[in-house]
Amino acid sequence: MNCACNPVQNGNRTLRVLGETRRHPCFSAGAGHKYARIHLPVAPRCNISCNYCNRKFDCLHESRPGVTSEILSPASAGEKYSFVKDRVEKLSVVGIAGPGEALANWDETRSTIEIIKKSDPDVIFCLSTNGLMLPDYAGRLVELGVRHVTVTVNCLEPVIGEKIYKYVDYQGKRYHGAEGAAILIANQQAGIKCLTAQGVVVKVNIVMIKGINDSHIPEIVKKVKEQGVFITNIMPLIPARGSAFEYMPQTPMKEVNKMRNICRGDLRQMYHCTQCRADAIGLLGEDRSLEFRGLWGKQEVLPPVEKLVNKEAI
Ligand code: CLF
Ligand code: SF4
Repeated sequence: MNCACNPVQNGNRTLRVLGETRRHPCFSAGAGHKYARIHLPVAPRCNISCNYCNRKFDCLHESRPGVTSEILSPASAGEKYSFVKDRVEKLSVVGIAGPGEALANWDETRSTIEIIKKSDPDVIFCLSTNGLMLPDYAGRLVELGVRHVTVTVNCLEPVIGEKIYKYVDYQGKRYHGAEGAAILIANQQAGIKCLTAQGVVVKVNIVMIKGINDSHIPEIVKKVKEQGVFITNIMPLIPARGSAFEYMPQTPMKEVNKMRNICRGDLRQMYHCTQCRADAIGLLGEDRSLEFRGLWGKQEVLPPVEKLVNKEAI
């Protein structure tokens, strides 16, 4: 699918965006110990089904399995942000990373960003997505002021994708197997190009699944480099209880780091990801989310994830 974005001249990143990247704890290794981020869990629904996902938990593209999050309305998310901002030093980034897919909850995602932008125009917005709806939303994300996006790309071939994705819901229809994977892959690639052409700094997360996509990872890294991606984050498969991959082996960090070392000749690699939760707060590796639970504003908390997501996807 082609996107209808307006590329900036030469796709140049502005000085402002580069300054933001230096203050982003995930995109810059040097910022990881200095700057904090807050994830606002406003996005419960998802539009695909990954075999490593159990939808009772957070999206594994940006978190570890077994950690459920509260779900917030945009208004509560805005209140929580203001409350936390006054109490956490150097809070530079607001991330929307689930617990489902940010772009499958567009109204909530957009409204949350708009509310926070009004109270703090200098905060950096960051969004994590499976990429299915990126060609439709890339332009709108840019208009909203989002300049840092993470897309999870686990493969470039539908024959590999059919082993990773159970189905893809797209334009009112459910696609299974290689057919669904082909749509997802095409949209991820088109969406990434659309973002980088508009000066957005893109990180690609890759879940390394032994025997399925591990030998294919260097090819993914090379491809996304061509598309202007800034950094890749190769992550281990951590089998989630109740998922189709429940009994697959967890990918050892030694092998993940070996793969990162192979790929770093092609593109900058992230070594400091802590696989945080969809409601994480603070410095990477020093999560303070429990400290702030239910402590702000009206304490309006929506029902748990499993009550809000498509039952078939659980
Ligand atoms: Fe959050 Fe992700 Fe933005 Fe960071 S996390 S949406 S890019 S602000 Fe960071 Fe956490 Fe790793 Fe993600 S350590 S799981 S890479
Ligand atoms: Fe994330 Fe959706 Fe995949 Fe689950 S199915 S890991 S929520 S993209």
